[in-house]
Amino acid sequence: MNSNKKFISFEGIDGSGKTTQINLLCEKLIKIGEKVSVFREPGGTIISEKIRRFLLDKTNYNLSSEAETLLFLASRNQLITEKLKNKLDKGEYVIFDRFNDSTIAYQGYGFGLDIKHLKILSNFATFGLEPYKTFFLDISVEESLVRRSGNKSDRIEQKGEKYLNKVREGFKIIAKENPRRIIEIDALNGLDELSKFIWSKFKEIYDIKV
Ligand code: T5A
Repeated sequence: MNSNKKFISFEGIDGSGKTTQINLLCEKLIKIGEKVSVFREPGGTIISEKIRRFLLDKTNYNLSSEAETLLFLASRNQLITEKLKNKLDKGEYVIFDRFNDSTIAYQGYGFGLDIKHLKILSNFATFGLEPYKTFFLDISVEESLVRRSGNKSDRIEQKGEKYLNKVREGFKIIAKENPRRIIEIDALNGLDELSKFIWSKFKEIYDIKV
């Protein structure tokens, strides 16, 4: 792979506004003539979307934490192999809606699986690849519940408030440990304000003058 410089991820607990902000960022990039691809995790390829359906299916209630982790990593590996390498080689921007930080936060801090082992496994699954920059959208668990109140919960989302609080704390620890890569944002602000902030950071990172 040539470089990960145009590889960006968005992270945060459920309902933190990742998808919304990724779409707004893409609109701005396309407007200035840039090529950008977005992939959600788990998902993004035919095989990875099959794994996604399995992972989010509430009837798989007795899936073990370890099996769950390996399936998230399998989905990620397939996505990198099929799509990411190719897009980066072409010099396009690639935005991931979640990456390894989610596994460390949800399966590590959330479930209590060993973080050191998870990092080794994630490294194996992703060929050691990391996003160049990560936007971590931080909201409270209460706000997450309000924003998702009209939706049906999937298998992960139904794990409850206590679990999600551990996940949020996990993301905060990861952000502290990776200050050069991760930009932590208070995502309780309005859509437009957040979008403007993310765009200004993005322009700074990539020296975009518009
Ligand atoms: N998971 C994933 C793991 O456990 N381990 C892993 O390794 C990985 C990769 C994926 C689940 O899998 C887990 C995490 C997840 O639980 P998903 O459906 O893809 O499932 O879940 P999310 O990625 O969390 O997607 P969501 O749609 O729930 O959250 P988003 O994308 O962060 O939020 P978004 O943009 O869809 O917004 C949610 C709602 O809030 C509103 C939007 O309009 C929308 O209604 N909103 C705002 N409201 C007020 N102010 C703002 N600033 C707002 N921004 C958005």
